[in-house]
Amino acid sequence: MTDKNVEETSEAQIAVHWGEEKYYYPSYEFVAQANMSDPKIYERFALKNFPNCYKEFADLLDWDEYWTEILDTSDAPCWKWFVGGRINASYNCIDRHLAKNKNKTAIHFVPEPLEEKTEHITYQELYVRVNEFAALLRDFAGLKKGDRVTLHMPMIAELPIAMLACARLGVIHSQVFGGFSGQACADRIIDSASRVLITADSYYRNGTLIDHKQNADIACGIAAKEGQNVDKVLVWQRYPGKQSSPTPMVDGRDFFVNDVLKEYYGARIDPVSMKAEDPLFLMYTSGTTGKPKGCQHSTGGYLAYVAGTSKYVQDIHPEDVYWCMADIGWITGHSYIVYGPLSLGASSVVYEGVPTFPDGGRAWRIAQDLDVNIFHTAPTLIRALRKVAPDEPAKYNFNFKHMTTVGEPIEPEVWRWYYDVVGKGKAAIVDTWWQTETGGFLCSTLPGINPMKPGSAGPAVPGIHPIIFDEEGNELPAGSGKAGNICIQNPWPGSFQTIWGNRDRYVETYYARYNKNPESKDWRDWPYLAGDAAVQAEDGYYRILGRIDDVINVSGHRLGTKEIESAALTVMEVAEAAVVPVAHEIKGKEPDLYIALKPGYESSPEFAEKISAAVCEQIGKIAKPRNVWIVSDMPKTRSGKIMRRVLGAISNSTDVGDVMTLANPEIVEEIKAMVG
Ligand code: 6R9
Repeated sequence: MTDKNVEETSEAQIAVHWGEEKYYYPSYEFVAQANMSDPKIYERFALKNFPNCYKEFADLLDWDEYWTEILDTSDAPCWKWFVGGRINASYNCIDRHLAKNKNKTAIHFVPEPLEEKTEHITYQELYVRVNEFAALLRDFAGLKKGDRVTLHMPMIAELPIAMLACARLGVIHSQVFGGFSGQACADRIIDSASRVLITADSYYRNGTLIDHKQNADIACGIAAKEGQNVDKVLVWQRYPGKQSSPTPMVDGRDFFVNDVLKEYYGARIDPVSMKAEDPLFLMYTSGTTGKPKGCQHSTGGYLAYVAGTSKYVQDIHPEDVYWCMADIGWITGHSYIVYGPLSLGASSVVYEGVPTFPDGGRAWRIAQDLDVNIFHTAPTLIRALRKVAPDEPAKYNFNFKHMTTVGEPIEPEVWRWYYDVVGKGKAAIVDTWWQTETGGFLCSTLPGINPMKPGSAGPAVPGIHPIIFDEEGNELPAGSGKAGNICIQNPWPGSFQTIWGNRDRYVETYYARYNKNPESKDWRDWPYLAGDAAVQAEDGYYRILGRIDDVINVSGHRLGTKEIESAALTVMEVAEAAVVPVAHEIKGKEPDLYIALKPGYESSPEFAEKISAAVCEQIGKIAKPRNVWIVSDMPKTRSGKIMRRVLGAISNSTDVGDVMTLANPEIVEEIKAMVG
């Protein structure tokens, strides 16, 4: 049946073979308490009401001056939202909650070592600490509105404190994921022209106190060679008053924050009133190819969008305890650990370490002890927990009302484990599809309105109007059974404004593909190209097949990677799967399949055969893997995404390139030796 489908697909389209999954409905209890259970929201946010519908999100915030024009398109495709408005993000995340909720926990900081106590930082305490640090940034580091500052911080409470202090001053923060190298930090210092670096001496990861300060020295050294001098390095101490890194301080350049802070005891800084379109932060995309892109996010539009989506998609109420396990060094952490939840006055958990330290029950003990009721993580972690500790969740008394998955398509098998075992069959799940560039969610169910469908991100969120084009620019409608390039027809307030210092690359990468008139000032002429392949089912739900660049073209039939991987995951013993194209002289490309088994299973030719058969049965012989390589682990980025590029290079015996930024570079040699 499936091969017939393939024959009907032209080379401009991507074949789809998935069966439809059944719906899961949210419980009555969930719907009854949901922030949004009225389907009329879709009508209010229909394209005919664009862009005025977004007033609803803007009104969740406190504005210093109300905006006069909702959307200015005069510099298309660099959109300006809420023009004329003035606002401060730090004020909206802290000050405005004080009158009623100063005693409430804003941040629960959970240190990795078991013997250290959780720190519960109230909104009042957050206010004090942010103000004092803002005073230091302004008066000691000399930072002012519009300056960029690079942060290279681990997952400690001082990271959101530093971000909010920058936001208070209108200083543009650029947080580099703490696990990145000094080199990666240097690249971002140079690109953003930062002359101040905020870092920490050390942090815990997997039971080890890591010397982080050394990265600052490497970063400043490289940056100086490229002509970007860092004149102050502000070092937070993991244990205030004690130096926990053997790397010495550089005289005149490096300062321990807690020493200098003493001078700013009691300081209060008025939040600087920012234009809505002034940049709030830069977030560099991981950039698996080419130079990393500094996505520039706005103040007013971004904050309105993350507040709105946190309220309606994450269903955050002020009384909720919300735990997003992402690192704040990724966009997920910015939008849905810091700015979204705090703007709504919720309590947000920041956990320092590894979710499986010291054992697979750690996450569930944290959830139990803090009575977390909203949980947010990524398929890579769900797969890992399903692989190493599948029976742990049942041992703890935690109760989630709501769970999120983000970052990659989730295989239906893995989704069901998340739903049954972690959610205990009760929690509503949202599968949120979006990007660093987009600031907030693009597709997801609204948990109090739509049923869930495993493996599908759901419909677009209110206000987002996707369209799927094939390579030739023809629209592939809902229910066509064909996949193509998913685009968003309209701008939205959470979108990045440009690539820092490189407008041409912004236009070229995201807008040029389907734009017919580069002079046009009409947003309708500028569909945003997300770079993902997707298919829309009859019911309007979108299923993401992976990055367009990863699509595998077998004999002129284009296959999405996720589909093949999902088929492999239906084999019970399989924990993770990744497929890559290998050159083939007749077919053009052929899929090569990499598999990691669950613990306790040994690699054998029978398993390989069984997995190959599952792919052929569910997708068709066209997708039959050249080989099934059973490996001990997949090469992964630090955010847990499988690096198909590296596997592809191994399969094709080409250069794997730089693998030092991987979470597990050692695995590359092992797989190379096997594939040989
Ligand atoms: C938020 C984030 C963006 C890319 C995106 C897509 C993939 C993210 C997904 C998903 C399927 C989901 N992606 N969420 N694919 N279903 N729910 O992850 O940002 O790190 O920039 O990655 O991740 O391919 O284009 P970012």
